[in-house]
Amino acid sequence: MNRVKGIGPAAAISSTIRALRCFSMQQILRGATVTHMPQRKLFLGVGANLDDPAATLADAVGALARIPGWHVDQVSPLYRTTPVGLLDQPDFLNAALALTVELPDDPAAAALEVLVRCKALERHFGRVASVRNGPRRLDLDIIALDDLAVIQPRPRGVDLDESGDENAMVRPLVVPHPAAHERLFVLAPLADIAPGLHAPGWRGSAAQLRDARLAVEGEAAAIRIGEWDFAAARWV
Ligand code: PH2
Ligand code: MG
Ligand code: MG
Repeated sequence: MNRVKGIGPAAAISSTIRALRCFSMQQILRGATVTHMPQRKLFLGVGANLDDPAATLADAVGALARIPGWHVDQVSPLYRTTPVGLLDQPDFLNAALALTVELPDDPAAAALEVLVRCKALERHFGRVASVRNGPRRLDLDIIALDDLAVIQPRPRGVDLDESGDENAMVRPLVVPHPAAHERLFVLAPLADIAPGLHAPGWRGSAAQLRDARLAVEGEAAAIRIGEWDFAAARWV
């Protein structure tokens, strides 16, 4: 019944495969030339604690702004923060960024594209394999992406810092970041640029969560040390 009139089953199948191939090729071409991609609001947490963290973070802001279709809207103040997770390492510098980015419609594809871009930049800035929560030249974490909630397997080979972590492969990409709401080093800078942000699953706004963590971790855990100067493209 699915026979194409006038040809046998084998020819019908191969012509169907050809048609499907053709269809996906058209889709690829459309994807490559399309001008409409949804703009999404992206919040990134940035951190570093090796070499010259302030310079690395400022350069990373510039590199993010140069990705086609990506725009950096806000850059938080810079904080010096006490290490969380692995305590015996240098203090971190942390900040938060708000961006508008062109991404695929599909939430999982959008989140994975951000992840892949961020991991490529971490490598570009000289991040090498380390331990989970360990010292690093650059860490770019997706705090939230619009109002999306995504849990996706990580593409192989994207993460560097998990070489010693046998759970890495089964640790999926989770957006919003599953630990953001309980880390002052994320919440303090985030609340400066987006106090009312209420990502999916959070029990309050960024400012409310920041205040709650401040009461637990104390003022000394995140000290503001600079303001972003857009003209100079660094914290001063
Ligand atoms: N990142 C971690 C683990 N611990 N501590 C601070 N203060 N800042 C960070 O960015 C940080 C951390 C894992 O990414
Ligand atoms: Mg991190
Ligand atoms: Mg990270």
